[in-house]
Amino acid sequence: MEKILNYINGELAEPTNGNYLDNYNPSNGEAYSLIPDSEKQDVDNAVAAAKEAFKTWSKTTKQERSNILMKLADTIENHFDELVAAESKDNGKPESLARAVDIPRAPANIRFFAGAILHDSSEIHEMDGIAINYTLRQPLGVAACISPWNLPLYLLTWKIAPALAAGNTVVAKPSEVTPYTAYMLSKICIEAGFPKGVLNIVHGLGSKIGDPLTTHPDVPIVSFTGGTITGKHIATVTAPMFKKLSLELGGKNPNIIFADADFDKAVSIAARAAFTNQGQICLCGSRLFVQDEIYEKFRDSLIAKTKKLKVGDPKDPNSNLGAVVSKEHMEKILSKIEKAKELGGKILIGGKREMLEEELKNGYYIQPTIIEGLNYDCSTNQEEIFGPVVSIIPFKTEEEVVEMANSTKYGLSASVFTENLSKAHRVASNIDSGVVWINTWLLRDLRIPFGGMKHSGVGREGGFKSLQFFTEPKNICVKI
Ligand code: TXE
Repeated sequence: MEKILNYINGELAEPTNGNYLDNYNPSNGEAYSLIPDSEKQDVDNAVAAAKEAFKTWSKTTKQERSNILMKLADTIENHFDELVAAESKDNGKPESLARAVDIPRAPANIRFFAGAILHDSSEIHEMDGIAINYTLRQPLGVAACISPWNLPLYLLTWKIAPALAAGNTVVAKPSEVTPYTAYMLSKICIEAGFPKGVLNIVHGLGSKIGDPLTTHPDVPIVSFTGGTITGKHIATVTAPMFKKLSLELGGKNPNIIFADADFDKAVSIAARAAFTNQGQICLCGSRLFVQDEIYEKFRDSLIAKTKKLKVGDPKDPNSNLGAVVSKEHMEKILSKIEKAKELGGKILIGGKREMLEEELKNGYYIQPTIIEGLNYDCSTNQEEIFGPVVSIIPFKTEEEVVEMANSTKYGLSASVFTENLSKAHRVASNIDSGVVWINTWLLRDLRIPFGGMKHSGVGREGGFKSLQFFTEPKNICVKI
């Protein structure tokens, strides 16, 4: 089986202990490659390389860094089709989704920050002819960028691009569940002549190499996207070391449909928000609140729309849903569906593992599932499921739905559907979440401050917010 390798100091490297773990293809349940089971020593090697490279990388001009990153983006694009196939194979998502979303976003993220760094500016504060304060924004050093499995290359590049553009060097740790496109990125870096040690990628278990990376004394800054429990752990271990920390965690996002919404549009977007990427996006709309007057009609239309969704071979362009990411994750989702039934939830459609045939018979497929009849405050409607499962809940008034929407510990995103402009603005302002969409979902502008409130995270990334996160402000006061 093919061995995935670490990328340290510009070279592909075996893990120092020589140990590997199986890497699975979720579409058929088969192990198809080996991932380094790295240890602290590998992290130490990567951090040492990044620390050394910081001495020169941090002294390059913004234009030089921009040029190098642009070249990397171009080289990624030269491998577009291979990356699409690899992301789908490693993650289980339909190739059509990887082609439309995941892979285009990787070079787009890199180009975006390669451009942004040229347009950034900082502050000055004048003191009435007495003095001028100006603020330098300087890179911090070695940044740890830890990314999850749901949008592997997309979220990895979303972190490394601003970190590198700002002049930091990086040790990245992709998810052990989906390491393959990060490995391809390391080969692409070599092909693009990316400077040694500036980007390092260490593969392995979060439980084994997570702490050595986040608590490394030479790593002053950590950017993490993943589960809330892991985020809490990282916050706990890094806080006593006063590290700069950005956490993008889970969500239990409300999708609120008022009776005066554009009905057809709302049904289509609700289905997309619930089931895209098999429901494995932190922004998925997994709680669907529908106003009384249109509840039954909306529910029936959503069921009809869901019936048409095809769960199938990720390679088939007609598949709307592919496999979920792993056997463990499939079992977790199915157990959450069972729990919903125990709580009195009625499964309107789906609810089961989808068994495909022949070589896909052992793949991890789950039917898109709609649940009805559960209180807004039960565990199904409070805890993240992160699968193709949506719970539909009726509501009467604006006040009631805002209260229900805000009832979870999360606060990442929300969508509001109404044709009443004042109501849209009012509800958006009253929802506890970092991002609110009105009459749409997942319309992303890379410049916006992106992140969550409450247990959905700490800090914001995106646009200049990312560049601010990855730099330290230093005020210099000049007496006139
Ligand atoms: O994520 P983990 P898991 C949610 C979703 C999912 C749950 C758990 O609900 O079911 O989280 O998923 C690395 N120190 N999201 O367990 O473990 C790990 O190796 C440092 C939401 O797969 O949080 C991987 O690279 N790093 C989410 C990354 O953390 C550690 C996307 C994320 O994995 C570590 C994914 C440690 N101690 C899951 N332990 C979103 N917000 O989009 C693990 N990691």
